Amino acid sequence: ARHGGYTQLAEPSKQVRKIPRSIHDISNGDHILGFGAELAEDHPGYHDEEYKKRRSYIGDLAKLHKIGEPIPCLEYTDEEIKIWGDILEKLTQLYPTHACKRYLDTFQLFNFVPDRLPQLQELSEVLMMRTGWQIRPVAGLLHPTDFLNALAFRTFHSTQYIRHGSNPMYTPEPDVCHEILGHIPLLADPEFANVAQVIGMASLGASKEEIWHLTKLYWYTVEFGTVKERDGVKAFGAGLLSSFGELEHMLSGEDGYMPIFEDLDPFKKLPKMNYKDGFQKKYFLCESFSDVASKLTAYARSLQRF
Ligand code: NLE
Ligand code: FE2
Repeated sequence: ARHGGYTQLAEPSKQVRKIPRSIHDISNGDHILGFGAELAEDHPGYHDEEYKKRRSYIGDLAKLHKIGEPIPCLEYTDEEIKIWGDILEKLTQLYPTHACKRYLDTFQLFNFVPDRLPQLQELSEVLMMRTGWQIRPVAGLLHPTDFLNALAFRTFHSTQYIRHGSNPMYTPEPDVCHEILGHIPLLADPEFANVAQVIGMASLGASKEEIWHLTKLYWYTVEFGTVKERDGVKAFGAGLLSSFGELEHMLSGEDGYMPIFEDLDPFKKLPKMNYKDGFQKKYFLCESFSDVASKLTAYARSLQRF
C-alpha cells in the first residue's frame, strides 16, 4: 500500500540505506509514514473512537508479523463485512465495462462473495501458486523505498483494516478493499506481476530522486494505469479498480470535468500525484500490458540496476 491522502507524505529521507538482499532485510514497521491509527482531522474516521481503536489493533497485529509465518486471520465484524459487500456489489456492476480484460480474467480466480471478507493469508497462497508473489501485512503507509524494494522480492505490503463506512465509494488511502479488489487479482497475472517486480528491481539502491520518479511511475501504472482496448479505454490501476466513484468518473467525467488521457512515457517528467484532493486529473494510457512491460523495463534498464 504505497499511497498518500489525509496526511503529508514525507519526502524520502536523505539517509543512505543499505540495499536489501532479501525481503528479510526490509522492515514492515520501522518506516511507517502515516495511516496508522493516528488519523488526521479531516479523515472520516477522526471522531470515531471505535474505528480508531480497531485500526490500531489491526495495525499492531501487522507489526508483529514475521515473513514466513501465516498472516493472522482477522474476524471481521458484520459492519465491516457489509462495507466490503456493498463495495463488491457496486464494483462488479462496473467491471464489465470499465475494467481491462486481464483483470476480468484474474478476478474470476478468486470467487469473491459479498458476505465474506477474504483473509489475506488465503489470497497470498493463491498468488504464491500462480506467480510466486506473497502478501505481507502492514500497519499503514510504508516509506516508498521499503514499499518499492519489497516488490523486487515479489512481496506486496497490504493493509488489513477497512475504510470508514461513511464514504465507501472513495478513500484516498489504501484499505483492505483497495488491496483485495484493486491489487491482488492482477498480481495473479504473470505479465503484470513481472511489471511490478521490474519497478521494484529498479528501486534497489536508487537515489532519492530515482525513488521519487519510480513512485510516480508506480502511481501512474499500478495504481492508476489505463489501457486501450478494442471497445475503449479500460482501467488496470488498483486505485481505479477499488473505487466505484473514481472508476465511474474516469469514463464519464460527469462530476464536472473530463479527465485527460496521455500516452505513458516513463522517461518524461510525470505530474504531481493527487493525494488529497480526490480523483486524478490525468491518467496515463498504455497500448497493452506488453507495452507497459517494455516501457517500464526500458526505463528500469536505463538506471543500470540489472
Ligand atoms: N481511491 C481508492 C479507493 O477508494 O479504493 C484507494 C486509492 C489508493 C491509492
Ligand atoms: Fe495501492
